[in-house]
Amino acid sequence: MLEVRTLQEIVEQPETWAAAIRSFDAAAAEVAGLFQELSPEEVIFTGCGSSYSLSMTAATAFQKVAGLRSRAVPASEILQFSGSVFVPGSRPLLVVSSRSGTTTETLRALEVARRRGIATLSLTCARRSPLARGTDLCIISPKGHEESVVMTKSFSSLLLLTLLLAANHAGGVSLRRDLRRLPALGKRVVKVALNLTGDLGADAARFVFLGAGPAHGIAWEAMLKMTEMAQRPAVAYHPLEFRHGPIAMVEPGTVVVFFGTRAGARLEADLAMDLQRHGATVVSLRDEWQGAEGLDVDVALGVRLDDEARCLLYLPFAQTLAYHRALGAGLDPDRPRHLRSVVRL
Ligand code: F1P
Repeated sequence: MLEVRTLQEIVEQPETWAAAIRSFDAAAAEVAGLFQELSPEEVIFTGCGSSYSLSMTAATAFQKVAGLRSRAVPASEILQFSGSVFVPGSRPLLVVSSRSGTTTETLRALEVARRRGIATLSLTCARRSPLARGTDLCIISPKGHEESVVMTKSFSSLLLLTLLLAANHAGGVSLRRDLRRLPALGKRVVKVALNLTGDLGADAARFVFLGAGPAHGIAWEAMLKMTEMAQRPAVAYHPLEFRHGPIAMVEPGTVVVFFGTRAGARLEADLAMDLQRHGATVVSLRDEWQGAEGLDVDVALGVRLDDEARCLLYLPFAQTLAYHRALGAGLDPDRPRHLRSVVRL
């Protein structure tokens, strides 16, 4: 039946997160052992498509939380420009994310890393995949597998595994505790998101998704969801980068969604008000801090989480927005045209 799977997978996310937490806990000692044995100088997160988007948030969060140099690169860059990714003689850990564990570029990137003797950790929903079998250590999202082509609960549960990785490495209790609150908070947020996004941007000509720090990967994923599911023009930027040129595209018919950060709250609020003055419909997603005045849509989640943990709760908004816009355009969100659940070259 039309639309059923994607919607169900979006709604199921909180249970998927609880299962990911249990899976991580079971692997935590081994993960700590790998880090201890390797003592990596750097962590490189990689993947393709949505798995690359989540790598962006993962790298930003990991470096801040764990205090270890981290970055994200698409798996294809490792194939084509491995010399620009790996520094000869260095000791990185490559964290490879993939729902299927069979995407061609991802597996080839893994081969490149292994040939260079680089240690690897995989995060996947497919226990018996070549990726899971080919890395030094694998952590599974046990309920992340999807029937739809687009990634929703797989995305958020794999992202949660990366945040647990960061919290575990950092050793502090606060992020660990916050991440464990997410399954309960997620249930409420999914309902809020579904109600909010039904008609939002139904007539929009374009969507702009803005996120800084850990929210940048979320903005990138929102762009991906909107383009693949609903085939609507969408861009993603770091919020203040948007002033440096792309702001020229703003006019009535532009919907701008801010995935707000506490760290950038003041500057993001100023930008939001400017964009609304230029004719955009502005949607602000944030926590309990003081937001911009008089925005079209202002959602204060009131969950009192750090920027890193709160990112997960922004995803249902991005996903349901794309889902509703796909339905509105008469498209099947489960099966975007030209796309399969696994890209094989
Ligand atoms: C990731 C991916 C998805 C995309 C499509 C094709 O694959 O690129 O992001 O939406 O479904 O596959 P994976 O390596 O995570 O399985």
